[in-house]
Amino acid sequence: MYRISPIGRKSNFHSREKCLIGLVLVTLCFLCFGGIFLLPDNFGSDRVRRVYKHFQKAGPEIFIPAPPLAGHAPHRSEDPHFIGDRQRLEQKIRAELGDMLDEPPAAGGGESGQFQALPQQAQAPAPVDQQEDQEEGQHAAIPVLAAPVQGDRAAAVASQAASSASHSQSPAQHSQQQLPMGGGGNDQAADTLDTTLEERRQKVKEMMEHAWHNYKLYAWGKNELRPLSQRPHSASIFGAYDLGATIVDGLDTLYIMGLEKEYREGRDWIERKFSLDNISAELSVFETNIRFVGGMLTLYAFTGDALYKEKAQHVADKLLPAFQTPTGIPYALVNTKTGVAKNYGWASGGSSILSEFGTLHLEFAYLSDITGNPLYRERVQTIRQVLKEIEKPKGLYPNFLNPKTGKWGQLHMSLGALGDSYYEYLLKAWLQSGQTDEEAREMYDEAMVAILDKMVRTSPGGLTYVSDLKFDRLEHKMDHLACFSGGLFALGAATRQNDYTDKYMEVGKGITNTCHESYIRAPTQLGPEAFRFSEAVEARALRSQEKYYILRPETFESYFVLWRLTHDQKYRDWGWEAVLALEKHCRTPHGYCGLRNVYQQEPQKDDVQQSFFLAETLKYLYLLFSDDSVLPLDEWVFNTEAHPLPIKGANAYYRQAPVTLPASNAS
Ligand code: DMJ
Repeated sequence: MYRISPIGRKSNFHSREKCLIGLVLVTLCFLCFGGIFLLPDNFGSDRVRRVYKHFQKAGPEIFIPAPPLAGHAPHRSEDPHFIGDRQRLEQKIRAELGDMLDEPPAAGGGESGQFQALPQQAQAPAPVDQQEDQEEGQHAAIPVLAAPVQGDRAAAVASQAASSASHSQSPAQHSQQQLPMGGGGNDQAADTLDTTLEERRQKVKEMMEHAWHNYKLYAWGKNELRPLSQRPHSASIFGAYDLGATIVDGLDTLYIMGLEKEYREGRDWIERKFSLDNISAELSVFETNIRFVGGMLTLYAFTGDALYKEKAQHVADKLLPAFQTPTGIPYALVNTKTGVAKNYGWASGGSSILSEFGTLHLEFAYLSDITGNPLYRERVQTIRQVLKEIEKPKGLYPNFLNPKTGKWGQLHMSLGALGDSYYEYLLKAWLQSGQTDEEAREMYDEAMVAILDKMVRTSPGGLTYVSDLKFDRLEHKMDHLACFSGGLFALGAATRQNDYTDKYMEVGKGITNTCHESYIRAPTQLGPEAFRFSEAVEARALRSQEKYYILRPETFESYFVLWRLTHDQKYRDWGWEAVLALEKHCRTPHGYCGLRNVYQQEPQKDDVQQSFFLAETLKYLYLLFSDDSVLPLDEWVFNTEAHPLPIKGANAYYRQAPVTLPASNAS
């Protein structure tokens, strides 16, 4: 029999059943309360916190399943498990970034860290004679990138900045009136290979979005992305800590491309998360300087956002203990907590490495100028003095120097690995100073003339290359890393008329051509890590450990510099070939990978998206298809990680601060 309940429904319980249900509920309540009072006090102990920390430390990858066996499971993106994992990760990122991800783009406001226009020169039409040259397909005459006129031009630049300030505008806001944000120019002219410049630029921008979004999805806050296994990756150079290397390294590229939402995500992460305090990481002084200090400095120059200046100084300060050596030549590694510094065990009898301790000058000098603290410049000036005064065998710089004795290690010389960017920073320190640091230019010319004489050679097939030199023996091999030197020689030629100008330009073009050959002689159209020259082969890797390509930028860097200096269309065409090859072989559904062997038709991928792919490779390709007015070479100088720094006296974004501390008291 059914009774009617007060709300009109039939109740099918008798009173005895109701009593039973009540009893069960009371028992449950008792058990719950009893647990709180009677069980051991886990919440007060460390155990729960430790487990929680463990999960927290594991981060997003704890939700990501193990990598597939073959690394390329078919239709993986459709697997509902992966979709669920991705959604969880998205939620985690959302929780971290809050509503910011959904906010519409905001305009202006440099000091608050908001997005501004990319600093650019006013667009002027190309000189008539230059247009004619281009129309006829001829190479433009080598332009000399003149020194800033320290009197008038500096005054004009200063007054431009001052008038911007007096109208409550940052320099960047001022230039926003000249060009749209992140614009690469409006050149719609048909380029060769059936695409317009605008389409090419947009393609590179889309590549950047793909690289960034996948990093964000699978490795946010970690150093790099493993695109195949959709997990984070961290190289030892980052000291086994989550430093957001891809964020800091890639952020100025996002800015240049006008990817505002992504830029703001990165800026917000830096503000909230980036710190080297309270961690015990053993960092590479060189890598940390070029990627983190360099990246922050560029962002400061672009935006005037004090956050970046503080972070750049914060990172540089952590590196300073490495300079405490009898000579002032820093060690390679430093512990961020203890300040204990050391060199790599493999480096010639405890030596420091030329390309590492010789690639600090641009960042440290600029940091002194924007903070008013001369200490940083003092540190790199000490390195300069040691290198200036030391005897150089045959006028060349060996790759190893002992920081205790001040003596050279093994007499190996290279414009590739272990040497490369030291030479780059000699020329660029002079450029950065507004061509006033004559000591740097002299050291550059002396070194490059010795390299021309002792290390640059031409193959039987007519290819120019720069060999390594080991004691007295030439090793007819060139590293991919040395491909940057095409641009370096050309930049040296374009900035000073002297006895070597023509030779520099000829060698710069020759090396760039050789690096291009190393690419097109591989079926993938991507170049190997190192290539050799002999009677039998030219510009080809011979050993298996030389055949990989890890998304390196150096060849494209030279295409970019040579394009800017000659306006020879072939450099843009070569860059576009590279874009197509990257898309064909390196792109995966979840980011970009390097290749294990560029000579295979379908090479295996290496599962690492290097942070320099975002910082350098994509930036140089984007700029290759942009107007000259985007980061003009007479106003900006690129650090070795492609972070552009302003040129003193020529660039309103230099943002020099008054000196606040006497050098000797600085700390
Ligand atoms: C970058 O980190 C820098 O360009 C460095 O100078 C050497 N090479 C890598 C990329 O190949």
